Amino acid sequence: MPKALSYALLILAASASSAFAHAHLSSTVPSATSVVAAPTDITLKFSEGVEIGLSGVKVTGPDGHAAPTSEPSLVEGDDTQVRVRPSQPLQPGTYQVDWHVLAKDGHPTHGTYKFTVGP
Ligand SMILES: [Cu+2]
Repeated sequence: MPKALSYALLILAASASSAFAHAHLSSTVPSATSVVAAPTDITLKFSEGVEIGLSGVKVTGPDGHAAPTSEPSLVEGDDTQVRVRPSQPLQPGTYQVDWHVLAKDGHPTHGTYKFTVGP
């Protein structure tokens, strides 16, 4: 195979694999398993851009009921960061965050983590 052609195929293979990189959760604020003061924002940072209209974040409180929050929105100018705001101050206890997003490449991912609001 000519060198130029094999090089072109290599680039094609590399770009194809990055096109199939799903949106994985990179980090969160508050971070998973942390103990924090009641947060005004809950922010999830993903490895890829997401379609906010097809993404969701559910926060479940220590009493097992959903904690009311804003609709998820993108942090200004960054389609990799999704934010919800609790509608009222979170009481002390452990909260579970269940998220699902649709990456810009059309692949859905989901996951869950917890953080704790200290007394
Ligand atoms: Cu993907």
